[in-house]
Amino acid sequence: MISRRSILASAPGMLAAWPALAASAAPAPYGALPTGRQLRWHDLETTAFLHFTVNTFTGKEWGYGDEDPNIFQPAKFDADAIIEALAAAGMRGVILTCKHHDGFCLWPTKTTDHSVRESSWRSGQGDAVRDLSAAAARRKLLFGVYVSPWDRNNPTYGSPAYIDIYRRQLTELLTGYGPIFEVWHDGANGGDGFYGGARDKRTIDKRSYYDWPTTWALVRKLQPGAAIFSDVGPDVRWVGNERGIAGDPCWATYDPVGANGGLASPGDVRERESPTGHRHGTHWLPAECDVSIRPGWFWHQNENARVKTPAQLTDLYYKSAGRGANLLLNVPPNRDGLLQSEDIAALHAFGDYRRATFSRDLAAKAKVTASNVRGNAPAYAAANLVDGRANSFWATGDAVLAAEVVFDFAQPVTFSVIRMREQIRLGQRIDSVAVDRWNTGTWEPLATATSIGPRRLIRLDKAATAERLRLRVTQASASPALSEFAVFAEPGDAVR
Ligand code: FUL
Repeated sequence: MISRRSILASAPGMLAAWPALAASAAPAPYGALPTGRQLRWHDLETTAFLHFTVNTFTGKEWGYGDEDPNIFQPAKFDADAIIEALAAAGMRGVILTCKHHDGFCLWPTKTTDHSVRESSWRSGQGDAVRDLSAAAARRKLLFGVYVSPWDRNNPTYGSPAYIDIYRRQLTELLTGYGPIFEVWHDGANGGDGFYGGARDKRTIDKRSYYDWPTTWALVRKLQPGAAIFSDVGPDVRWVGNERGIAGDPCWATYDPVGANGGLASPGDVRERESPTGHRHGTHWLPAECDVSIRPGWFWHQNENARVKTPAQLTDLYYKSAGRGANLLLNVPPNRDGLLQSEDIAALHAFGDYRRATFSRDLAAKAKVTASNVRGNAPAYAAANLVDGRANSFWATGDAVLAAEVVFDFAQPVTFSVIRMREQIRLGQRIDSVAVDRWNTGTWEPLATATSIGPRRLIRLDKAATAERLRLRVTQASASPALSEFAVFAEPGDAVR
């Protein structure tokens, strides 16, 4: 009822249509619903990951935890330059590996000596977390933290004392560096390591050791706006692969199950179900697609020629953000403490492509008619699909689960991308849609899609021209409530 009232408040004109009120009250929300923090997270769409630590200098992907802190010497480290390149790619936020599995902290923590404070880099005064969070704020990117639960340096790892240290590290990060938009808990947990010189293997019980509910309550207390990511949420789920590809469909709803069928926890989840989520799952737990621009997560000299091309990044964008997930693209700084020129070039081209493609919605001026409009109320008119406003939407009567909308452009329009968004404040309601184009007197099938949720992009194999398009909601679990239908033309030089 609360969300019904807020929708009413955001639908001016509706209350004036008093006699029609009963028929045109907002649709009842369906199924699991996103929280405010999840809605803000959905809006980000693409964010960047920075994997940077001692590994950058040792050439490893997983540091053992026995590194000399002096090895961390990014002599030309320039946080503004790094952030600038990410902004050029259209990234709205950035998550830094403040501590990876090696336990080396990129900020001068009071919890361990394995940190920048013990490095001669900037005479022990360096703080990569401070510099990157400040640079991000200057460029209006949000800042997030990756803090590895597994710590191969800490002698206490495996005992309760370490959990206290881990929470103190989180507390330092969540209280000293401004607003945090996402807290990233990796699922890789336990194994061999340095552990203060013990050099042994430590196995932990993934389900009980970390007592995640207590840690997550701490995150909520210190940064209520931060979305918490792990294999199982509670706000954002891992997509189940590190290739950056969401399932098709990719439902925002999901009920995680442990790998062996029991309770799920970070590091213990039935990964094969993560890409698609669960239709009608009881939790709103959208997917995040983490992927590196290079083969490895950390910078390696011999991977400079293996940076993903702009065409590959664009393809990943359609297979992640285009399926309603968020893309978290890793771009690792090099030993200078800068992004490599090859990576920067790919980021710029990726950003240019998206700016060129999505800056003009070619359906914005279309005349729109629908087979059904809820209560015939203007608040739910089909024209809301093309008004560019996130909060307005087209809706049908409660019993109408299949409906169609015709977009008349008055003249031929050439495009190759279609974008749709559901009004997800009312849940994920639509199961499938089809789009047809009017071609010399008949409707011709053009494309189909399943899950829509916060965003669905359909990239056609080649550009299509049409004077009219028809959207058919072919199946829905509750009357559709769709915010957007937009069409775009890719730049002529776009490579696939
Ligand atoms: C994994 C880690 O083991 C990798 O090193 C990397 O940080 C990736 C994002 O998550 O679980």
